Amino acid sequence: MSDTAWVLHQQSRHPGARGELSTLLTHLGLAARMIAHTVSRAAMTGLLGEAGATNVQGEEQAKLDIVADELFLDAMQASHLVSTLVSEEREEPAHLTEKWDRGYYTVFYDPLDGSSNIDVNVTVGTIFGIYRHRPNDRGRLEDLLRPGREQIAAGYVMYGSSTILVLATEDTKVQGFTLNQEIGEFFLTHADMQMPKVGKSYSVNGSRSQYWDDATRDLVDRFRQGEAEGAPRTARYVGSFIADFHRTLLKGGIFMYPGELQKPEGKLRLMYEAAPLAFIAERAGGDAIDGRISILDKVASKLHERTPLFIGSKVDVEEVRRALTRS
Ligand code: FDP
Repeated sequence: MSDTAWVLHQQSRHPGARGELSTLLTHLGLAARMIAHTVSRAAMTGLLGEAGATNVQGEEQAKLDIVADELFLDAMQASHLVSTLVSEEREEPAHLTEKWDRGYYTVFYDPLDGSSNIDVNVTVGTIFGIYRHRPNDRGRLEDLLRPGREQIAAGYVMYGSSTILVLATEDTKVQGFTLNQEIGEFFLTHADMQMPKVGKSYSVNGSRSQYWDDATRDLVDRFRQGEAEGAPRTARYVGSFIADFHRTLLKGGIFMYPGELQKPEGKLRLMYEAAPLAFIAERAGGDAIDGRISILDKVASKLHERTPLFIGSKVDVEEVRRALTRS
């Protein structure tokens, strides 16, 4: 079944549905195809390397960050259903229409996550989270800063050995679609994805342990030394969030990007990295916390807020909760 057929099938389960979310998801599929095509040809079209500018986080922008951001924005604009877009690459929200009723959406996205990996041909991805407007929303900052639990759909596209679109809505399980390059169509290859209850690997940048507090260091040691509940674990860290998360979704385990003594907020962004993948993790039977609080219950105080993140199998995340709420 293609992604479009799946979306239409879901729509048919809701007789009163007017098809807006279906249209939006179809345009997301279009953005995914366009970005996948651009990423796969980047070495030949001169799109590798830095663009010579920094984004709102003060990070170097890759040329592909900028192109992917524009392709995503174009696809959302073409849907005529997105009032506000918030991108990792743009300091301010982009307001696309002045329509605010229930049939319009706000979309948060990271156009190309893990972009420091592009030049070495390692997997990168696009992450998105979708919110439906509430009656009085007008795209003001306070309207945009909502808990991730209010997302009505979220997901990611992974540009790896194949391109995979992983998606869930508020009333579906997690579905994975693989892109058939020859005919340019996504097909459902991973139906109703479920994360194993406990994992065999843990994923963290251990070189940063010198910056962690004692509780975090002890926690990671428990995973490393096989003392955590469940099977002994091996280490796996790509350093590209989507790649590390996708493995965790399929095989179970835990991905951690903890806060640090000088940077308690951690590195990853709440609204367009942590929250969409927390939505996917929970709908697949996993969990995601910042050490204490569920990621989906957190309310940001600014658009580009960061959060510590522990995401993965239920048993593994519970181990983190026990260790870090004690401290
Ligand atoms: P990148 O810096 O390449 O953009 O969100 C940023 C991110 O990648 C994640 O994709 C990745 O998990 C993390 O940073 C890697 O950070 P470290 O290099 O500090 O491990």
